[in-house]
Formats: sequence, C-alpha cells, structure tokens
Amino acid sequence: MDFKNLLIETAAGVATLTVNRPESLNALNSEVLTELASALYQLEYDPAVRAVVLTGAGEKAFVAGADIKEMAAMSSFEGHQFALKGQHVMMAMEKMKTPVIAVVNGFALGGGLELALACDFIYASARAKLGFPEVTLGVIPGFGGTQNLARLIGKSKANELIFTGKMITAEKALAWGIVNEVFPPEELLPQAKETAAAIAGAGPLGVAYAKNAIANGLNMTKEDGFRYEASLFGVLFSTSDQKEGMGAFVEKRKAEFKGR
Ligand code: CO8
Repeated sequence: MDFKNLLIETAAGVATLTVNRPESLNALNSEVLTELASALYQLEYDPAVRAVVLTGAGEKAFVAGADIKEMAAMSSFEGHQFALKGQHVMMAMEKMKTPVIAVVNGFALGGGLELALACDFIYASARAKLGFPEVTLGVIPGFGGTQNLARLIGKSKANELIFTGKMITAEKALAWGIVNEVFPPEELLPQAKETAAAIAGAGPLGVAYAKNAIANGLNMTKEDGFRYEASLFGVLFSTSDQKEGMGAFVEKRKAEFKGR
C-alpha cells in the first residue's frame, strides 16, 4: 500500500516506518493517523516483519505533536473524535504483537511524545528534545500521554513535565527513565536497527508472548500475572518455534524460526 505521509522500508525482518511530513516537523494530522493505523495493521500481519523502528523524516523532528493548524478550529465534538482517533493508533501500537522501537531523532512533543511512549521503548538522539507543551496551548495531552507517562515514570515527574509544558533534553529523559539510551545523532538509527535485528532474529512467538505477558501483567495483581505468564509459557510448548529453538541449542546450530 502506498502512503502519502509515511515511508516503509523492510530489510532482514526489520521494517523502518518513517513519518514523512518534514515541512510540518512530521505533525500528526487526521490523514497521518489514518495512515499510521493502516500501516501498523499491515506490518503486524506481514510475516516478513519481526520488528519495527519508527522515526521521523528530516534532521529536526521525530514528531512535533498533533497538527495544531488542524486542531485550532475544532469543535468540542471534533476534538473528542480526534483524541479517540489518536488513542486508537496508540492502542494499536501497544497491542500489536510486533515490537516497535521509537527512534526519537529530534523534537518529540505532545502527540509526538505520546506516539513514542506507545512504542515498546525509546532510543533518542543526543539532540532530541521531549515535552508535553499542551497546557501552553490551553489543552492537555489527549493521545494517552497523561496515562502512559505517569505509569512509566511515576506521578511526580509526570506532573512536572505536563504542568509546566517545558521541554527536557534527551539526557534528562534518560535519567527520568523515559528513554532507554541516548546516542550521537549519526549513530541513532543504526543502533536502533541493530537492536531491532536482535529482536527479529529471536523466536517471533516468544517475543510476541513476552510483549503480551508484560503489557497485560502490568494491569494484574502480581499473583495473576505469574499465573498468566505460566499459561503463556505452557502454550509456547505447542509451537514449532519452541521445538526449533531448543532443538537448535542442543544440536549447536542457529535456530530457524517460522513464527508457528
Ligand atoms: N502542528 C502543525 N504544524 C507544526 C507543528 C505542529 N504541532 N509543529 C511545527 N509545525 C510547523 C510550523 O508551523 C512550521 O510551519 P510553517 O513553516 O508553515 O510556519 C514548520 O512546522 C517548522 O516549524 P517552526 O518554524 O516552528 O520550527 P522552529 O525550529 O522554529 O520550532 C518547535 C520548532 C519548537 C518544535 C515549534 O515548531 C513548536 O513549538 N511546535 C509546536 C509544538 C507543540 O506545541 N506540539 C504539541 C501540539 S498539541 C498536541 O500534540 C496534542 C496531542 C493530543 C491531541 C488530542 C486531540 C485533541
């Protein structure tokens, strides 16, 4: 499928998905959200794709937020619909079985930071700036940011970032636990692709079940989470990936996983 605002390139099990509106710092308008929903669906069910890296086109921005020019004239009803549409994309990303690494190569603001937070983890460029400027525009984060950030870094730090609207550096985001690693700009994408390649080389069902166990377990009591983990562990013993993975170890060869 061809997209007007997205680029997709797949090599050796890793898809690179790029939001491509650099003239607007890759801001998310309705059309981009529709395309992202379709692209994620397409990537999730493409057997050639085992990991995704998500980034923004150009030197300046990952995604500088939802499109303020489109939102400026919205009615309350339209604002609600737009928030729901964005949340649909964020939830699709969180629920998809294929892991997504956010490659924050510049500004990740508002809806852009929400998009990054919906990914499985974030790598950032040393030049990146992250923040939630929504209160300076008279609104609040509406694509899940109030929920995801507070769950990730705790209430106090989330409060400070969201109430002030101030941007923080990649280093501070690292110290606060928002991003996993910070790289010099030129190393960012290659490093993310290397990590994605490690994921793509592992058993895809194992990776998908691990994502499922972690995400769902966080909403359970620890005891229910343990029980859930054990049941998923058991199910994996009915797959050819488990036979192949353990068989290859015993036979001292590289496993060839089929995702079945
Ligand atoms: N929306 C639309 N256009 C944008 C956006 C945006 N979020 N960000 C940048 N652009 C455009 C600029 O308007 C400019 O276009 P033009 O050349 O036509 O004037 C172009 O991108 C380049 O930007 P700048 O000239 O401003 O570049 P600077 O280097 O001077 O500044 C900044 C970069 C600091 C990133 C600046 O562009 C900026 O502050 N952008 C807005 C950031 C922001 O406030 N983002 C949050 C938006 S609100 C949001 O995301 C809410 C999400 C939840 C929605 C809930 C549903 C209702």
